[in-house]
Amino acid sequence: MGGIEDKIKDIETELKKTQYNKATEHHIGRLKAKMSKLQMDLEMQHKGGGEGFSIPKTGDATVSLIGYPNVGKSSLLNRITDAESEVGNFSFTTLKPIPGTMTYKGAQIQIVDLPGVIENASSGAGRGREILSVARNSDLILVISDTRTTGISKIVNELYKVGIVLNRSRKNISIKKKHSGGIKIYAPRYLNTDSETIINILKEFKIASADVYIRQNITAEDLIEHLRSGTVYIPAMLVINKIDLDPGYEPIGEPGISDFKVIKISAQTGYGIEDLKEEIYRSLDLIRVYMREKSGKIDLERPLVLTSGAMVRDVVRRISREMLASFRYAILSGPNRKFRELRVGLDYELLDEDSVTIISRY
Ligand SMILES: Nc1nc2c(ncn2[C@@H]2O[C@H](COP(=O)(O)OP(=O)(O)OP(=O)(O)O)[C@@H](O)[C@H]2O)c(=O)[nH]1
Ligand SMILES: [Mg+2]
Repeated sequence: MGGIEDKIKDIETELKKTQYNKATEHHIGRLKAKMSKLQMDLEMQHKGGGEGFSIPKTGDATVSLIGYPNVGKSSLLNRITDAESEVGNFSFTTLKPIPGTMTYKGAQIQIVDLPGVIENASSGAGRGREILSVARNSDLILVISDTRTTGISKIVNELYKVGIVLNRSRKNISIKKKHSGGIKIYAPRYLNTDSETIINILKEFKIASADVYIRQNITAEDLIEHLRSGTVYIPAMLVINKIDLDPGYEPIGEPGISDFKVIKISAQTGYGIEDLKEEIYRSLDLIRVYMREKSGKIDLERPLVLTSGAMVRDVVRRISREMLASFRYAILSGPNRKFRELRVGLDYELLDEDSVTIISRY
């Protein structure tokens, strides 16, 4: 087991020693690809080891709380959900994931409190890999810190190492493997990663022949992420807790998190909590859809909560399978519609606060 971890450490050391310049560019690209491959292998070894750690998804969306020990993750869970997670003034109070439900604007949002993570969590320290892996299933990650803690970007890096990429989206790359013919790259002119780097990275992933389509500017990292299976892209925010202890606190700009939205709160006094709830709701990009009976009666109490971009089809499917089979058309109306009423089919996109009447064949 130590074998892979040692190899990763060696590459990390070498990367730290190597200055980035034109001459070392390919070497660095290769090292990073190698490391990524090893991390994937490590991930495979650890599969199934998360006994008692996985949390079934419930509600309309899932949000994970990730951070160093003792910053107030459990206090926050207790503040915004119906759950009760143990709080203590020492590290490692929480020993396993604790889920709770936050009800906001009609949406049921699952919040998962996680044990604190430490540096090197991704290589297993303090059951770190398992903890980090729980966050894979989230729709949003809240990186929690407090006014006394530094080194927040290290947590982002630990997540990266288990294949969780924050606040970036998947790049438009496709690779069609072939049996022979070498590597052919189809890429825009402005691409600033040269073909030798691309070929070297592919080689590390044992791809010798393929057509590679790159449809936007990418870095070597983007390609590596694409090749290492199981990379997930999740939006994230930085939450600074215990602001009551230091009301003027500003997080120092650390590379890797400088573009994160920062929300300052106090789980103890309640400061900033309503803003946080609103930001969580907004980042999840949810829409609420109300069902309206043919009589015109609208159920405003219990909206259906869907992800932005959802179609009429998704609503009908939620109601029942039979309804999908007997669907004729839907009537839409709502505050975000230009027309009073709209007659649409299954593949019509819904907007927040639409009311929907479904007309069936029988
Ligand atoms: N002053 C102040 N103290 C807080 C606040 N939130 C939490 N605390 C205290 O910080 C300590 C740690 O709180 P927890 O909620 O257990 O922290 P945690 O991040 O869940 O800790 P682990 O489970 O060990 O990772 C407790 O003593 C809390 O009372 C806050 O907003 N202000
Ligand atoms: Mg805790």
